[in-house]
Amino acid sequence: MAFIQYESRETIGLITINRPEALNALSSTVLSELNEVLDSIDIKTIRCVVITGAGEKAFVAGADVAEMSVMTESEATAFGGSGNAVFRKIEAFPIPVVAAVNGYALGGGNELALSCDIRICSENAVFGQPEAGLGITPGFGGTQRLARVIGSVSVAKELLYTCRNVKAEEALRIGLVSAVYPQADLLPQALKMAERIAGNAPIAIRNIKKAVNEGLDLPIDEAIALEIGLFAHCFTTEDQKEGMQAFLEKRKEKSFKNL
Ligand code: CO8
Repeated sequence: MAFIQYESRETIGLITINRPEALNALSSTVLSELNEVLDSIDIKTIRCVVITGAGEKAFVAGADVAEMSVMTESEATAFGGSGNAVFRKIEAFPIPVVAAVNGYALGGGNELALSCDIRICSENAVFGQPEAGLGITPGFGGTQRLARVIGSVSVAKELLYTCRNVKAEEALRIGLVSAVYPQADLLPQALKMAERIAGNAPIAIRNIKKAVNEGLDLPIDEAIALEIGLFAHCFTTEDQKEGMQAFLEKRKEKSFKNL
């Protein structure tokens, strides 16, 4: 692949958007390669995915403005559709996806981060939705996910209307990211978090992701029923027996088999 690197490190999959000459901007080729790499991940072995950008300047500086500048309405519909399909795939991906935001996350870059389960960033990270200044709306889910992630429609609208950039510390304060690290520590910290996630029972983690994601769109009684079903399902797994047996035996080491 020309613009996406993929590396599996035991139970962790590391995706790097690798187009540093254009600050990792998302062209249609980048999006289709990202889609392809996601489809190739084997969730029998991989338990958590980390997405980052190549270089020290940008996570992703947005959708490719040069490519978009000459699009017709129907081409924009197709481009928006393909980007949204990939981002929705990340959001609904069976295993957790952590965004390690290592610099600019603008427009489609912020939207990519928003489609991940968890965001952490480097001190030089800059987030924003500059679309209105380019004469467009966000098109990869920003009008929907920003408010849902930060839990404030008002702050989301302020950022979307003003196109103001948000630095790392503010991103932490408004709940856009969970943690901020010096640039050199970001990827090790992201991998450490991914390993910690991967050390827990994988089927339980997948059920938790499903319960949180799908439950948020349901009335509370239906959401609780969804949780009960997914909780009960864990009792059909070997890993539930292993996890509880380890507790009863006061054993720290657990061997979750993803079964
Ligand atoms: N698209 C294409 N190329 C880009 C992009 C981009 N989003 N961002 C940076 N580049 C390129 C630059 O053109 C430049 O290329 P070259 O060296 O050939 O001139 C190279 O990357 C380096 O960039 P700069 O020289 O601009 O670097 P600076 O350090 O001066 O500035 C910035 C860094 C501030 C990040 C600046 O590059 C910038 O403002 N980039 C654009 C940010 C932006 O507006 N992003 C949002 C785009 S819109 C969007 O993402 C919509 C998503 C939904 C689309 C749905 C469609 C239906």
